[in-house]
Amino acid sequence: SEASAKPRGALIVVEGLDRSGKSTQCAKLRSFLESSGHPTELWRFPDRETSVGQMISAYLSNKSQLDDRTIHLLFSANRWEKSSLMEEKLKTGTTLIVDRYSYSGVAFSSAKGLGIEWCKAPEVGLLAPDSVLYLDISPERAAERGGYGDERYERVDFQRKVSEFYQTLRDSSWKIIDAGETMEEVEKKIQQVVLDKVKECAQGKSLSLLWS
Ligand code: 2DT
Ligand code: MG
Repeated sequence: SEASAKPRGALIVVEGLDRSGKSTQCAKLRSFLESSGHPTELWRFPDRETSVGQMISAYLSNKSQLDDRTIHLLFSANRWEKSSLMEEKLKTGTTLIVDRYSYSGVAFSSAKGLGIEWCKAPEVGLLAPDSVLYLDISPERAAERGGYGDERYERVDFQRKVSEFYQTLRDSSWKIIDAGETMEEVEKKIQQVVLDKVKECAQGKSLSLLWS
């Protein structure tokens, strides 16, 4: 069909601790790809707009209390509710830059003490990213950057645990970017990696699923 003959978009995930520069870099990457002629959308998880997302948002801002497993499954459901749209966008040629994904889901919940395999289970079968850009910064350095907000998880000791779990999740789709460099240096590195990946996807790299 005409739709399947169209080059597909790439699924690019950006991960890292709070204050690692994810949101800034995602926005810059989006304009770069658009101006290079690649249709691109910027997504983020949690997507706080959906009804599940509103429950997550209330939890993060301490307006509600939820058991650790319950909130874990809500974060996961929030990805599942966007998964068909995600697949459709990619297959019709849109590249998606996604600010946090399943790796945040597993790293943050594991840092609270839930088993890593238990945390991964509800993520199995979601689309796997073509590339994960990990913005690498120490929790101490991140905290120096103007400090954290007052949402849950925004504390140095907790962020240190999260960063340890991120390390155990690394695989060959990950590219570690030194987020301690200047904004421009980080931006340049990301552009290089992503352009290559967008080309690979347009040339037929197939989509795969987490966590297989
Ligand atoms: P932001 O600060 O990026 O809005 O994230 N989190 C996120 C989880 O615990 N599980 C998940 O699946 C995701 C996507 C990370 C809000 C916080 O939510 C955490 C920080
Ligand atoms: Mg935050």
